[in-house]
Amino acid sequence: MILEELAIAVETGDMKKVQALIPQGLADGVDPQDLLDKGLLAGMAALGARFKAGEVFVPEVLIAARALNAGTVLLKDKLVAGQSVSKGKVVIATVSGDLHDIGKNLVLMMLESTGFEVIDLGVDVPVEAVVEAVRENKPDILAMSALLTTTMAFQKDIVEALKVAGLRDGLKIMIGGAPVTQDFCDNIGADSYSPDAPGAADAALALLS
Ligand code: B1M
Repeated sequence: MILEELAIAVETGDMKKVQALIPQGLADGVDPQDLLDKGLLAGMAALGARFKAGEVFVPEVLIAARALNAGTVLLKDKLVAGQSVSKGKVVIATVSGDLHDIGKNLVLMMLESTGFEVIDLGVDVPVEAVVEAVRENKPDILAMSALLTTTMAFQKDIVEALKVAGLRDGLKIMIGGAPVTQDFCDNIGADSYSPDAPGAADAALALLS
């Protein structure tokens, strides 16, 4: 029941309701993962279908995204088990031209919960800014997210730019996002593709093992 209410609150962009339902769900003993998957993300999936069908537009989706993000903030401590020793450093970004950050933020949360130190460059990050962040921070892993078929190609540009800058050797590159596939990963010479956030955390561990 509360999961359905939560999904509807996201779908209708009711941030206050989301912020009330998450603590209520946690107090009632609902699994935090269910609050995320069957509540918050289910609401966004339902809205996404209506967005695709042309029934709702960007403003509605933005308001829903804000409500969803407010919910994930309240869940973060429950989903992220504190780790004291860093498993490695990750730089993460959504690529140039792409404003979608919900998936990236979930990957970030899962990486932190697995013990990685994560530097978040945000969304719409130009190729040169990613290269510069790798040069400055010397991460073990670069993680890139792209949600649009028109922006996923920037993941390839970044792999190439890192090679030109002499920064590719010793760096592991992970990619993901709805249109991204294992084939695409192989084609652009990235090291790992994962379809979801828990998979990304497992992949990061595997890359450094
Ligand atoms: Co946009 N959008 N959007 N949108 N949006 C999609 C992606 C779309 C599929 C909707 C549709 O038409 N069906 C479509 C893309 C079509 C395509 O290219 N194939 C689309 C479009 C077209 C657009 C605009 C162009 C619309 C317009 O303006 N006319 C525009 C582009 C803006 C831009 O980026 N320049 C646009 C805008 C927006 C909003 C700003 C309104 C908003 C984003 C708000 C925000 O993120 N803060 C938005 C949203 C919310 C969506 C949908 C509805 C939901 C995306 C989402 O957050 N899903 C989406 C439709 C849909 O997916 N049903 C849609 C939940 C999230 C948890 O999933 O991000 O896939 P996802 O992340 C998953 C995995 O992919 C994976 O793990 C995550 C968790 O398990 N993953 C990784 C992600 N990154 C990873 C990295 C990894 C590993 C795994 O390793 C590093």
